[in-house]
Amino acid sequence: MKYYQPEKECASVEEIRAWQSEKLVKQVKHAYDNVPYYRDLMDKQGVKPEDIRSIDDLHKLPFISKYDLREAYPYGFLAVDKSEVVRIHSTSGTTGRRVIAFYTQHDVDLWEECCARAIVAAGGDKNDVVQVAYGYGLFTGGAGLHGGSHKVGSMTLPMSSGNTERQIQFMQDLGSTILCCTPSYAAYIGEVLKNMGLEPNKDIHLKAGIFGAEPWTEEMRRGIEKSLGIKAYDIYGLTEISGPGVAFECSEQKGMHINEDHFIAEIINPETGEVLPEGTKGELVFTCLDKEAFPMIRYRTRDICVLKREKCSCGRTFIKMAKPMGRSDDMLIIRGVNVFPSQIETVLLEQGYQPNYRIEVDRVDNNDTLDVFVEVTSDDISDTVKDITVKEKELAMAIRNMIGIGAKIHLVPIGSIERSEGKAKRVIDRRKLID
Ligand code: DLL
Repeated sequence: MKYYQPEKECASVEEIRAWQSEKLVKQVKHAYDNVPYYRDLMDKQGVKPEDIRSIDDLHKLPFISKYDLREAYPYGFLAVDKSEVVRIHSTSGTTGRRVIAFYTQHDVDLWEECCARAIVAAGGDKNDVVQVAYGYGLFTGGAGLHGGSHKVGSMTLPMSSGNTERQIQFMQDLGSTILCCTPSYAAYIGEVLKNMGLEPNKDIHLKAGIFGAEPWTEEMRRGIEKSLGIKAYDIYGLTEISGPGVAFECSEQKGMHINEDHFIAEIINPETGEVLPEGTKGELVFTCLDKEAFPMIRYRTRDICVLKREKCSCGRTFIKMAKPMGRSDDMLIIRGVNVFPSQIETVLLEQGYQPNYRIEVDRVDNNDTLDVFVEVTSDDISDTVKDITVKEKELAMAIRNMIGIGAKIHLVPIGSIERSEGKAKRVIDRRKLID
């Protein structure tokens, strides 16, 4: 199998570090010579390309942040002549000005190979029918998995997101075996399938799903696996670093292997920038090793997670990243307490609710308020008002136990919370709207 490459994916740590060192030296020189903005960053830090001789010198280099990419918008980080660029993609720009990433043909090929590895790790090969229900366009989800599926040689269905009944129709008619979309959309497809009176493994024949682009919990994974009759694999990536496929899950489903032949991962303390030892929670930082158009060196992702190198039953030795809890800027500070929406989701799903919820934060009379709207499950519809009140109180208690502060729970009828076809928007922070 061309996209399972044991000579790379199962190499020894020494081999991996040797490739990384060799590539890092070249990549830093490429960025210094061709990106004036980056040259300034290095000069300000007092470091020259000659100072970087191996991966042990990585810590000497400055970080790049989203702030820098915005300052240099649109072409400031482009390291090749425009005539070499064959594609752009872009972030959604929900937290400020968009970031545009550029790709040469070589960059597109490497990115698609990373996605091909993810498909192969999820059991895919040329006999599979891969339904790509990530959005196509500026978002990298559709194009990345589409390209990966082509490389594997699978029959690729470029569905894009949305039109859920048509998605299910294609699954039935063409016998799709692998579904690629966001986990929130996968959960919604499962719900529609049920509402249509169809059953997994009978009316549709999916075997695997490759889901990412947003945080999702283990509880949500189990729910999706059940509703679609599949094994659900996580995939991670970000536009600035290429797109999906920076890391992918194998059959062990315990963390995602980072494609270490193309990227170096570090975890830092987000406050001080200090590099933290393996196994410590902190901000994920990536260095690309093979980029031509858009070299990113020590790029701060703002994703909070943990790295661990451990023996994996699949044989791969590439370091694993745990599921990111969300971006540091997704973290809510409510009454002085740090809260990740994923913690609330864990409680809801543990208590048997569906992943259809909305979190609203506001400030009333100088006090932060936290309201969680969650749909009742179908069995609850006949419940009396009294039962509902008891359930709301139980849920509030469970959330307090998890995050340390109280929340007001609102159980709302099924279907009243908007479903997502791409990345779910689950938090409304009205304090930000006021500021
Ligand atoms: O979301 C790329 C992607 C597409 C990844 C399809 C996986 C599948 P952006 O739109 O630039 O790129 O958003 C990147 O999404 O920094 C994380 O905060 C979040 N994210 C991506 N994958 C995961 C994941 C794409 N598996 C941002 N788990 C990242 C949790 C994820 N968060």
